Amino acid sequence: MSFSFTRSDFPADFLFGAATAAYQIEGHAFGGAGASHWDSYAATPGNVTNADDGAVACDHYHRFEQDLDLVQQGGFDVYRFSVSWARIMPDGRHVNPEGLAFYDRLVDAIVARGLKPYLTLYHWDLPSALADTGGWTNPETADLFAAYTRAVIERIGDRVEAVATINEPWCVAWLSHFIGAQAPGLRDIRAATRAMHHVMLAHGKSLAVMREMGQQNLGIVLNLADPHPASGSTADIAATRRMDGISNRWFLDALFKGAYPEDILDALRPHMPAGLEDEMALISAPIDWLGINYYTRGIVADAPGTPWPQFDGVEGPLPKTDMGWEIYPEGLGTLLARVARDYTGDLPLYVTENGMAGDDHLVDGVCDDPVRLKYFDDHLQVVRGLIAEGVPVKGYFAWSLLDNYEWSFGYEKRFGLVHVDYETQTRTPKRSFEAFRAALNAAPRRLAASG
Ligand code: GCO
Repeated sequence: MSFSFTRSDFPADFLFGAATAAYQIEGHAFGGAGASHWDSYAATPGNVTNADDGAVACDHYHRFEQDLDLVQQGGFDVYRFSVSWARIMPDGRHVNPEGLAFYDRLVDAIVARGLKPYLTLYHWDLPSALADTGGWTNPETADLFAAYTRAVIERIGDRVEAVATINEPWCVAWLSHFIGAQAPGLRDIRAATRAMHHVMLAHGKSLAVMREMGQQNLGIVLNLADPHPASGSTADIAATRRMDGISNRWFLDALFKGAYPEDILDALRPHMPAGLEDEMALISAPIDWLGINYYTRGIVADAPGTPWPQFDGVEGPLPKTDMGWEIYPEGLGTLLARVARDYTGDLPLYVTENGMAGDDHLVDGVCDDPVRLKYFDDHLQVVRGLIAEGVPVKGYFAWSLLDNYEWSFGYEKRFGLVHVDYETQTRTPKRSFEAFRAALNAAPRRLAASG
C-alpha cells in the first residue's frame, strides 16, 4: 500500500516532518538529568499503565544517530524535537553542562543530515525541583522558563530553524491540573486556573527573551479541539461553547486578541492571579507561525447538576484508534480553516502533530499498519484541500517517529512510524514509514537551506 499523493502534489516549499519529544524517547536516567515531575507521577500507583516511566524509553540518548538516519531515509525535511528542562537544568535553575552538550551534538547530527531542526522548549517535563515550589501554579516558573530559554538558545539557537516555546498549553495546564490525567495529576480549579495563565506568561517571557537575542522563526504549539455538540439541544450547544472556550479560545484569544475570552474568564476570575491584564501584551506579542496538533474531534454534552464547566465528553460512532479516539480527518480541515479565518490570517500554520496509536505487531520482521497509513493519507489530503482553499498551511509533522512513552499510557500505546522493541531497542520501520519514504523520495529532494 502507498499514499495517494507524492511530494510534488504539495507546494515546493511545503515541509514534511517527523516529531518526537524528549521525555518520551531519550531515557531520562542518562546524562545527569534531574528528576522530572513525570518520574514521581509515574511512581505513584494508578497514574500510569504498568507504572512505566521514561528512565530508559527508546534509549534515544545513546541511539540518536541511528534514529536521525531514519528521519533522513524517510525523506523528511524537518525533525521536530524537544529539549528537556530537567536534563539541561536538573534543579530547574542551574545548567548541567552534560545536558546542553547532548543537545549540541543532537542538533549537529540533525543538520549534518540535511534536516531542519524544529525545537520545542517545553514538552511537559517539568523539573521536580520546580514542581516542589508549585510548578505552573507559581508565577516564578515563568521567569525561570525565560532563563532556561536563554541558556538553550545561547547554545543551540544558531543552528535551529524554528522554535516553539510551549507544546500544548491546554495539556500542561487543564489536563494536568483540573482533569488530573497527566503530571502533576492535580484536580483543583485554582491550581488549573493559575497554570492556564502562567503557562501563557511563560510563553510570553520566553518569546521576549528570544526576540531580544535575535532568534528567528518563533511560535507556539496548541492542541486544539474540534468540538461537536452531542445533540442539537440548547444545553449541549452551550456546553460545547464552554469546552471550546477552555480548549481553544482561551489560548487563541490570548495570543491573537490579547485578552482571555470573557465567558471563561468570568467563571475563572475568582481563582485568577491579580493583575493579569498587565501581562496580556507580553502574551500576545507577535509570533511567526502557529503549530496545531490534531488527532480527533470532541463530542460534548451538557452535564446538569455538576459544577462549572458542566460538560462531559461523549463517545462518538466513528471507527477509533487504539486510544479510543475517533478517526475524523474532516476535523483538521474545519479547525485550521477556522483558526486562519478568525485569528491568524496569513500567518504560517503547521500541523505540528498528527498520527494514531495502533495495535501494531511485528510479524516475520514486518509491521503492517494499514489503518495508520490510511489515517496519514486522509489527513494529508485534507491538508491539500486547505492549501487549495488558500489556508497557509506550510508543513505537516507525523507523530511520531518512534513508538515511545505515551505518558499515562506508558509503552502500551504505539504511535510510531517505526516500531520499537523495548527489550532489544530494535527499530523496525512500519509500512506507514515506507509509504512516507516512497512519497517523499518520489521527487528530487530539495536542498535544505542549511546544508
Ligand atoms: C502531544 C503530546 C504527545 C503525545 C501525542 C499522542 O503533544 O500531544 O505531547 O507527546 O504523545 O499527542 O497522544
